[in-house]
Formats: sequence, structure tokens, C-alpha cells
Amino acid sequence: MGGVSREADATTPKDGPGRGRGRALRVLLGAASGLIAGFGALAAAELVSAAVRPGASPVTVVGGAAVDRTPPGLKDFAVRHFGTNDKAVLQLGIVVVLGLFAIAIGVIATRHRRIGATAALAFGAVGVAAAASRPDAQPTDVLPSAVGGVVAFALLYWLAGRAREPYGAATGRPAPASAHAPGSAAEPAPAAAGAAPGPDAGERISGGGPSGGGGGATGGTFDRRGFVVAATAAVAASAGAGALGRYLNADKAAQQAASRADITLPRPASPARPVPSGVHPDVEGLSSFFTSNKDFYRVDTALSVPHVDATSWRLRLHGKGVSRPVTLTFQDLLRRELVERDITLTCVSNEVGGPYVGNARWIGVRLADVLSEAGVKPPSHGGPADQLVARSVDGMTIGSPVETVMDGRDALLALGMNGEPLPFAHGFPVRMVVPGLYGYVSACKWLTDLELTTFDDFDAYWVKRTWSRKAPIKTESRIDTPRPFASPEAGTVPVAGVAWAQHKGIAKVEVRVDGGPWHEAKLGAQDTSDTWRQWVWPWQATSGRHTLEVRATDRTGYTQTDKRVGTVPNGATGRHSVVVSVP
Ligand SMILES: Nc1nc2c(c(=O)[nH]1)N[C@H]1C(S)=C(S)[C@@H](COP(=O)(O)O)O[C@H]1N2
Ligand SMILES: [Mo]
Repeated sequence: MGGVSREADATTPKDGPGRGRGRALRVLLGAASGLIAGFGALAAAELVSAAVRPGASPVTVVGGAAVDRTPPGLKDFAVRHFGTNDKAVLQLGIVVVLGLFAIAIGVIATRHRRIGATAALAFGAVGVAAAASRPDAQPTDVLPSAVGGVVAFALLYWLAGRAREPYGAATGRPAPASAHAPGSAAEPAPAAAGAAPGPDAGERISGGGPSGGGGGATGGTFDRRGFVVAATAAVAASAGAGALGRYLNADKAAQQAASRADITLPRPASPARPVPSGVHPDVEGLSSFFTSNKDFYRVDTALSVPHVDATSWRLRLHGKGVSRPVTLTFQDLLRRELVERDITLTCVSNEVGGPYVGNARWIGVRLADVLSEAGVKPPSHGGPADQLVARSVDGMTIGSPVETVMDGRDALLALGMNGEPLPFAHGFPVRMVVPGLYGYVSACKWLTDLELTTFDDFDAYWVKRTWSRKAPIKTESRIDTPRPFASPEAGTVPVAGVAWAQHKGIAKVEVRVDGGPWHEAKLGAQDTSDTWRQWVWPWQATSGRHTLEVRATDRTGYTQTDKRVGTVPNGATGRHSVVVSVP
């Protein structure tokens, strides 16, 4: 361990390669200092976030701010290529960028201690700005990043004082000073290796210590032991703070999970119609009729899932044409007549053949009833508001047409999903679900506010990002089996999948092979017009490469177009096809 600078001194002449080695060592020590300062900053921020809220940690707020600013095409790209992992990829990217930045400012700090350390502060400022810019920003959200920035500054300043290079360049002096330095650096080394005074000697000779920085240092001696001790102390303290923060955050999450588990949803006054037998053709590889909560797709901007406490949760209903504004509690909703409905949810970012569609049994309160009781009338009955804006605790805004949510369909304030309270990731304690509308214009999770307004007066989150104001779900179909590039045996091969046209209902599904004639598939029984419908077609497969293609017709008589359009601005169209090769 003692060899680093000595080795360089012993084996190299006083210039040329020796300075190269010295420089390499300086870069290495600087990089280490920077990384340690960055780690310390994140650890301190984690601890502070436990006191504020987990969602206020720097990586989360910076990531959230990045999500807010991501152009729709790129967001779609991320969702498409990383799926629900897009957030993990983003956070990893942020940590990598942060690491590179930490290395850079660490290296700078070994030469220009104040500049490097101040850059660390600036980095904290980025976190502060990101935290303050989030739609759900609370004043205390800036604290984790602010404290992180200060910790990074202090650590870097301190470590850089101990990572002076083993020759004089820290002073900014030219080569001659450097050329002499190795000699002086070599002196404390044997002492350090031998007996107690090592660090002291080092400090004395380097003229360093926390007060000696900023280019005022002369001689520029590297105090190895001092650096190692300081670095070890910094890493240990950071690890401790980070672990404590993690523990406190995890503990809070466990309490929240327990409070959710304590909730028992009453039996619905209006249960879902029993699911007819035969909704699910028994074909291997076909999606299950109900999508389990754990398999249900998740699309949202939340890098840290909001954990809302149901007992303190409130839903405020107000705005244009609301003659009796109300604030409802979770208990208020539980005391109302609950309805249970099967509804298939779809994301506008689902490309043709994509996975962002799922079917669940929801329990909730009829939204139209709540609106009516507050005096709301749809535009067709003279109401002044044509847009219902739902706000979530994380600042999401989602606008739905008032006319649609009050037209008699089962638009819900949902409390339950597949027989349990909503999972946190799917909007606990209350979300909206509206059959027939894409999620981004209807399905607000972690709902906390409903405002009646107009489409002229307010653009919701995604609308500001070029998506359409209104977006009914487009009639679509998907082949689940065979999988792309499968090699089924020749003979009868069941081709099966799902088709959806929520609130219209599926009338027909057809399949064709290699652009030939369309064949009508056998439809699974229809649950309701708000759910997807499963289908199967027995294909007499012959050997060779084949393209299977599907199209659906809904109950309005519309047949799915073959015109391919992308997901932006209001949902993809086109037909799903799958290429297989039969041996
Ligand atoms: N608060 C909040 N609600 C939200 C979103 C969001 O980003 N934040 N995304 C919406 C979108 S785009 C969709 S498709 C659905 C997805 O719901 P799920 O994640 O439960 O499947 O939630 C909607 N509700
Ligand atoms: Mo979505």
C-alpha cells in the first residue's frame, strides 16, 4: 500500500515519465476523491430523503425532471425498448453520468481545489432545480439535493487537500518544482511504513490539511496515509448514512404496505356479471383472460411509486359548474354503493402487437354519480365544463371529456383491482378507470383532485407534450401465439390472440396467411363490451416460411385499418403480423 508514490520515485528519472506517473497518480486520486464525494452526497441525500420523502432523492427528482422534458418520440422509444424497465435504465444512466461528472471534478479538484469543490456544489444545485421543477414539488423536496451538494463540496474539498500530487504541479508551477517534489514525497514514505508519525509528517510537509488548499499549498507533497485514512472515513460514514436512509425508507414502505393490507373492501352492491364460460379458448401461449396485478403493465412517469396513506387521503371535486364542491375521504367512498366491473385498459403508447393492454376486475364508485351529486351537468345538458381534469399526488394531470364520463358507461373511481385494494404501483388508494379511453386521457392513478374545466382553458400533462386532447381507444387485435419466428410443426396449429374495442365490443376477428383470403376466427365468449375478446383460428400449417396477419371488426362495423401509424399523437393503427417457419 505504501508503494504508490515511492515506486514512482524509485523507478523513474526526475522528469519525463516520472511526471507522467505523477500525473496518473493525481488523476487516480482525483477520480477516487470525486467518486467518494459523489457517493457521500447520494448517501447523505438518501438519509435526508427518509425525513422528507423517498421521492425527493436526487436521482429520483433529476430523473423525474428528465421524464417531464423527454420528447414524446423518445419516451415512446424508451417504453418500447426498455418496457417497464425504462425507469431503471434512466436511473442507471443518471448514476453513470453522475459518476463521470464526479470523476471529472475530482481530478480538477486535485489541481484547483476550490473550483472542483464548487462544481460539486453546482451539481447539488441541479438536483435542487430539478426537485423544485417537478409538478408535485413541495418546498422540502430540495433538501436532499441541497444537503447532498454541500456534503459533496465538503468531502471533495477535504479529500483533495489530501490528494495533492506527489510533485509540485498542484501549485501550478512548471516542471522544475515538480522535478524536485518526488524527493520530498519519498521522505515521509519510509516513516509511514515504519512508525507512528507518518500522517503528521505528511501533513506538515504537504502544508495541506483542510485549511491549506486553493493553490496556496507549496511543495505539493502527497500524504498517502492521510488520504487513505480520510477516504476510508468518508466511505464508511457515507455507507452508514446511506444504509440508515435506506433502512428508514424501507421501514416506512413496510408500514404503508401494512396499512394497505389492513383494508378490506366491502362486497360490491353491484357485482360484475359472472364471466361467461368460454371467454378463454384453451390455447397454450394465449394471454389469460384476466391479467393478474403482478403481470399488469405499468406506464407512468413516477420514478418512485407514490405511497399514499389512505386514512389521510382526500379527493377534492371543484370547478366550473360544480354547485356543491366536495372533499371526500376514503371512508366516504367505502360507504357508497360500490360497483364491480371488468374493464380492459390500454395505453396509447402500445404499438401494434404491443404488451400495454391488460384486463382486470375493478371495484369502485361510479364517477358520474359523484359528479351529478356535486351539480355537474355534461355539455349536452348545458354544463359549462367539457373537460374533467384529474390530478394525482405526484402532479400528473389527465383530462377526460365530461360528456364521455357521464354518458352512462362505467367510468369508475376505482379502489380495488382483481379482488384487492389497488396495488401502490397501480394507483393506491384511488384511481380513475374509464372504459373506451386510453389511459393517458382517463386512468389517473394516485388521484387526489378532480377539476371541471374546459379543453380551451387547460391542457393536461401529455397534451402539453403533443399528444391529442381526446383519445378513444382504437379497435385493435394481437396474435399471442405462435410467437414471432416460432417453428410449429406442420398440421393444425392454433393461431390465437386478443382483440379489443372497448365500449363498442368486438364483432369479428379474421386471420390470413401470406396475404391470402381472410378466415374468420372463432371468438371466445364476450364478457362485456368493455373487455377484450379472445379468439382462435385453427391453421393448417404447411412447411415453409409464413406470415400470419390478424384484423378485428368492432360492433359499429368498423374494420381495423391496415394503415400503419405510430403511437403519437393518439394511438397506433395497423395490423399485427407474425412470421413463422414451419419445418
Ligand atoms: N398519476 C399518474 N397516473 C397515470 C399515469 C401517470 O404517469 N401518472 N399514466 C397513465 C397512463 S399513460 C396509463 S396507460 C395508465 C396505466 O395504468 P397502469 O400503470 O395501472 O397500467 O395510467 C395512467 N395514469
Ligand atoms: Mo398510457
